[in-house]
Amino acid sequence: MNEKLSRRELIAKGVAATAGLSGLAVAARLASRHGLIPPDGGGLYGAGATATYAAQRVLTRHSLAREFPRSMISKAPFANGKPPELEAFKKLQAGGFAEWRLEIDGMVGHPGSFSISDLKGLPSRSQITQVTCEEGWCYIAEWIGTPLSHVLEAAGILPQAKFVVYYSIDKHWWDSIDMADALHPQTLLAYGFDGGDLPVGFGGPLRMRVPRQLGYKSVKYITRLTVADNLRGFGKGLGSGAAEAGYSWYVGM
Ligand SMILES: Nc1nc2c(c(=O)[nH]1)N[C@H]1C(S)=C(S)[C@@H](COP(=O)(O)O)O[C@H]1N2
Ligand SMILES: [Mo]
Repeated sequence: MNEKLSRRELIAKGVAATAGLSGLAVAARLASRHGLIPPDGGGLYGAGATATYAAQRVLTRHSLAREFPRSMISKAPFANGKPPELEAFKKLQAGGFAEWRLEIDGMVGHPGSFSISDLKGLPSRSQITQVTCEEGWCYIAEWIGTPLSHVLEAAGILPQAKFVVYYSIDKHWWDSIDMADALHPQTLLAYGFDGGDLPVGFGGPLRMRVPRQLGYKSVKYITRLTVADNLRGFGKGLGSGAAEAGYSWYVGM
């Protein structure tokens, strides 16, 4: 059986059972409309990942990641990896990141770019959340930034939008999230950390912060957002550099 059909059937059967509907086709349409089917990945995401995603989207779409009191901020947070070795990055850093740009394109009415100070001019949010690495370590920090939803709104996101793809300056790190996470109030384009500017070690000057998923979705050194209605044209179609390396696209916590 075709993998995509079996994935759709799996969710459709679940929806049909829950909603008391008869007819897989109707249920499959409903599952699609309510965002219960993860991106296809050319049939590479199997039944397990599909069921996990659907269950999370039914149960926790609006839930908040845990926020901690100030007293629990880690004294010695761990910055994983090194800043980009790129000349372009070093030049921007030497200029205090005044020339840093976040480009936004794809399914938006007004493609364009934002400087860090443009972003600081949008409404901001501060939250104390945990970064959890799949390798088994974590830290708690205060993150300050503009909710991604404000940037999407400013760029005039179109109604067909289903995913936001984001890239680090070195293009090697890139990932994507669905609209439930992109519009979620805790999903930030973060430029601040523990009361100051976001240090380079932690992804400064600008990082995606997705506290409802594992650390690797929080890509550092963000320079570009692309809004899309599917992920087929991006890389190998899995929607994420991490997924291309064998990790899950969806890693909700
Ligand atoms: N550009 C970029 N983003 C990245 C990474 C990276 O190496 N480069 N590592 C990821 C991983 S695996 C984790 S767990 C977190 C770690 O965040 P930290 O460096 O603030 O500890 O960043 C994620 N974002
Ligand atoms: Mo990680």
